[in-house]
Amino acid sequence: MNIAIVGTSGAVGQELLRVLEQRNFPVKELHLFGSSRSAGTSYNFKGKQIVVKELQHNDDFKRIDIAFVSAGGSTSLEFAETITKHGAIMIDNSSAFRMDDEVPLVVPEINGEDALNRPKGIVANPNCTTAQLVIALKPIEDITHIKKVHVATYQAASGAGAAAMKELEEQYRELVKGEKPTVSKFAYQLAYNLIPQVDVFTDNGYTKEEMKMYYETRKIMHSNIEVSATCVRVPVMRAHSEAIWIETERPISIEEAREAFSKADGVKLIDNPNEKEYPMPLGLEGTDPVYVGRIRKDLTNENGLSFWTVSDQIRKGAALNAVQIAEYIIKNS
Ligand code: 2RA
Repeated sequence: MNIAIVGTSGAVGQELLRVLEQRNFPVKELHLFGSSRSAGTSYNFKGKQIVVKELQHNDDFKRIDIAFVSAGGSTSLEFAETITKHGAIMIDNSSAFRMDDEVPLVVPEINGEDALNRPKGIVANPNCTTAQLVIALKPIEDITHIKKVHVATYQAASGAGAAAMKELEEQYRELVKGEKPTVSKFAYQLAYNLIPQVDVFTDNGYTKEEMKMYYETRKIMHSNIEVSATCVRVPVMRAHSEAIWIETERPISIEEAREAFSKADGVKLIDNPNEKEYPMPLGLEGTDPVYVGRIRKDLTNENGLSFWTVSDQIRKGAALNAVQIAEYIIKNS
């Protein structure tokens, strides 16, 4: 396959290079694209240095089979036609097309088949918090319909990009030295803090990030499920955590839930409270699963269940899911 990555220099672009190599994706030619600023830089792929070309409206995508795009929504909107006009499949990590009726929004473990019907030649990758949520919801939904979800997210700095991760580290260094911390990537200092805002606020008091979890979850699961989210930025480098409360059609026992999670695609159970075993971001970065623990009955609802998840925001939250979409398409076309 002739593959393209658009947005190579970003955190997700860099992870795409790693995931493609680690999973031995069938790459015949790899073409890297980026902004005028990143054009000319080179990155290693399978022992070869590949130079980034500036993304332009030309026929560079004529021989491309699959293009992974992670360069922001405005770039996706501007270049979708240029990328797809010769037949390349565009797997887009931005939010630009996620709610477009003619663009499937896909997490392969849940609705991979949707990726096979792509009228615009585009498949959308969900928001990282949504991908993590639906991977955990799916095994329970297979037992009994989930009617409502409440979720609080604890989102790593990586969600705002590589520069935000650097700024978080820099803030701690500056604070230790007694200096005023650099604050540019978030509204406030993140070190020693929590910021209960990810993305801008909408008219209903929820942020766009929280509304993405509502709408994207319904589209991926083909469900009338209702999701109320509170998305919080926390001083963690690159794994998101989510505290989840669900209400199901019928009561579900802890044992049933544990059994379902233990067998679920993309899930790894870490749930042994007596041994203080539960998922934590530290040490899980760079791994693929959505880790699930702290499973317990919701004390407030006999049809309720509560649990905790952790997952690497750049892998399953973005690069890994995108590559898995491509693998699904290749395998099933
Ligand atoms: C964030 N989910 O964490 C958003 C975008 N990656 O900032």
